[in-house]
Formats: sequence, structure tokens, C-alpha cells
Amino acid sequence: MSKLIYSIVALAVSLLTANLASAQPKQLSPRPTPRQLAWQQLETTAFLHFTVNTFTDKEWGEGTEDPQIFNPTQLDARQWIRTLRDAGFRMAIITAKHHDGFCLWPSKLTEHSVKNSPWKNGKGDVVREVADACREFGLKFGVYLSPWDRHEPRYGTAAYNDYYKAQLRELLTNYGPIAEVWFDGAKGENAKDMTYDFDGYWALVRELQPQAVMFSDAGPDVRWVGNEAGNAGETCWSMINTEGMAPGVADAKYLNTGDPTGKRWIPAETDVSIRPGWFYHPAEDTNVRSAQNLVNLYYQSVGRNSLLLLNVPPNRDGLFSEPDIESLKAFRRILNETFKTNLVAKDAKLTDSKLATFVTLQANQPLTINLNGEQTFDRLSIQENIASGQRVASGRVDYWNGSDWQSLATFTTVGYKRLLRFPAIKTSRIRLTFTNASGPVELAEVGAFKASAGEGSAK
Ligand code: FUL
Repeated sequence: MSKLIYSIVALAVSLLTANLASAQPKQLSPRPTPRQLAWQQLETTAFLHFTVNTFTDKEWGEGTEDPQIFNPTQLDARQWIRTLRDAGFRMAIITAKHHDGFCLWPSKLTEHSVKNSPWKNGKGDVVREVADACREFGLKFGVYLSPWDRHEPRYGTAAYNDYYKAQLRELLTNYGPIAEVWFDGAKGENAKDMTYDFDGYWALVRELQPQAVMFSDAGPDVRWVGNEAGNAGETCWSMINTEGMAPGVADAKYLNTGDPTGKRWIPAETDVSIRPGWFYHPAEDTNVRSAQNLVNLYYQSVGRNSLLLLNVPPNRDGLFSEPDIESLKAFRRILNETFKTNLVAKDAKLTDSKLATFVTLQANQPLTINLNGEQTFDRLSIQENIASGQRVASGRVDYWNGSDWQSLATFTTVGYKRLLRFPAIKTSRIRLTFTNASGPVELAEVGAFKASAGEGSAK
């Protein structure tokens, strides 16, 4: 190459690079913290609603319940956690204190707890049993501590904030590592006017359990999905703006879809119960969600860039009931069958189950993906490397019909995971195009699957 041509080429290259660099967004888009990234990858987590309500058949206790009614004579937290482990759940969150104020651990700060119940002669500690079982079976452990407290006389005064923080301290120091702390925004109509010191609560969690994510309606780490029906937004961004929001003061629709221009990374958690109520009611034994229904929840939460927090309430004996156990087992069996074999041809980046290895695509730059020969499938899984943020706003998938590209599916956001369902097709290759994105897309994983017959047609 002559010197002149060389310099022209060098100049062209440097101009092009400068141009590309200036095309990058100036301000870094929000990204997850390591604790948020770890949390999102848990995918399926469980809620355990258990308290005096279990014995009074109520959803919201009054705060006047006698601790004597709490007597789960066969309580076996190992049965709960083993069942959850076998069903693929990676974390369990226990209602250490619900709105009625009754504490499932022997708190030194109140008499309204298990220490005044006949269960284990007042020597029991449900929180400890669950924490120990989680450690034994390899699940992460989380606590729910209701700010709204209908029993504690200090509720409604500033002194209540000290009481709440002291309880939080007990839970955060005596039970080993905590992965999530759940701050419920619910407050009944007749609740006393009470200003919660959320900043103080959150600072305490950061100080004592820095790896824990904190849930409340609008974060700080994890947000509410905006409904209790198990439905993340068809479009679901992990970013939101939080101005003017507080627990109990947030727009459910906004939380459901998130905000592509949101300045904070606060992904959505989909909390939903396996039964109509959050607590156990004998009359609901015939109303437990079927395995197919649970699988559908998985598509609507994990498959829409959210995380499933499924509530399974222990019964009055202190055990999971048979119908719940059966549904959970079959749920996992079906998911394992569906996602067992990825039909996409092996690829060092796209099928290695690692978010950190990815292919970078610009908007409208199609990527042809080969399958392992001709394959029949009806599910697709797409994942972005969310460590760098969430960028896909829309996209489409086409398939090769032997002579032409045909449309297979369209979608909006991707984020951690987008699962697509469509009638089965047979082809040897597909083409993925991100039609709108806020920056270069880091495509981490692609999967094509044939759904288990067990998924049924239940929606
Ligand atoms: C709500 C509470 O009022 C329900 O009882 C339940 O705990 C649910 C998860 O959150 O706000």
C-alpha cells in the first residue's frame, strides 16, 4: 500500500470510529447493581404467608388476636423448603410480621409473638426454622416485616419507627444472610396517620445486610409489578422515575410497564398467590392454581423481564397442603420438559447460558440464527446482557420457509428474558431483528424450544 493510500485509509478509519463513539449515548443508561443482577437471575422465588390469620381464616388480622390461637402442631419448615427446592424455587420470603403485628419470631420488643403461643411451649421460632431450612436446601432467605401494625400501641407516633427499626435489626442480625427485605405499602383506611421513616429503615438494611435487595412499591431495589394477578407488562422496562412515589403512593400502571426514559434501575417483581388469598383458608383447598396456570404465570413474569414471587401459604398444621404440592411438582416437571433442549445450533456466545458473552447488534441489523437442522418448535427465549442496561424497545422474528422469510412473531421489550409463544413451526433457521433500541443491543442468549404437552392450552 502506498503511503498516501495508507494515510487516506487511516483517516477514514479514525473518522468512522469517532463517529461511532459520538453515536453512543452520552449518559450511561441505568444499570443493575450486583445485588439486583443476582436477584433477577433467581427467576422463581416464593412467598410464605403465615400468621394468626391462618387460624382465624382472615386475610388482614385486627391486631387483637390472642397469641394462644397460633398452634401449628406439625410445623415442618423443611417440608416447605424441600418442596420449593424440588419445584425450582431459589428463595423464600417469610411474613415475619403481617399487618396484625404478631411476630413469628420471639422478638424482645413485644409480647405479641410466638413466645406467648402454645406452639413448642412458647419456645418456637418460625423465622429461625425457615432460615435454617433455606440454608440446608440451598435457597436464599428473605423477610417481610409489615410497616403497618395494628397491634403495637406506639403505631402512629414517632416512637413506632424506633420499634420497627429495632425489630428489623433483630431479623437482620440473628438469622444469617438475608437476600431480600419486603416493605409492604398496604395501610388500611382506618390506619392511624403514621409517617414511616423509610430512609432510616433502608439505611439499616444497607448497613446490616448490604447484599439484600429491598422491595417496596417503587424500590429502592425492586419494584411492585402493579397487580397481584401475576401479570408483568407485555412491555416491561426495568427502569422507572421515582419522583413523588413512596410505598403505597405509586401509579400501578406505570410500575407495570416501567419507563424507557426512567433514570433508576428498579426491576419489577411479580407477587401472586397460588390460592385466591395470601393466607391459608380451608375453603380454598379446591381453588389452588393448576400446574398449567402456574406455567402461564412463569411466561407472564419471568418471560416478561420480571421475577416470579409465588405465594404458597402453609396450613393450620404448619405444612404445605397436598393440592399445592401437586401443582408445584407438576409446574417444575413441565418447565423442565419444555426448556430441556435448546434447538438453536450450539454457539459460543448465544447458547452458553451466560449473560456476559453476547453478540452486539445495531437496530435493524438482522441476525440469522441456525437451528440444529430442521426443527419443530413453538417457544423462543431471548435475553439481553442486562449488566449493560436494557436497550431493546421492539423486534421481530422471521423464519425461513424454504424459499422466503415469513413473519413468526413480534415483541417489545426483552431485558433479562423475553419468552415468546406461537403455534408450532418447522424450519432450519430464524432471523432476529431489533427494530428499535436505545443503543447497541447486547444479545446474550437465544433459545428455541418445543413446549411440553403438559403445558396444555390453559392461559
Ligand atoms: C399486600 C398485603 O396487604 C397482603 O396481605 C399481602 O401481604 C400482599 C403480598 O401485600 O399489600
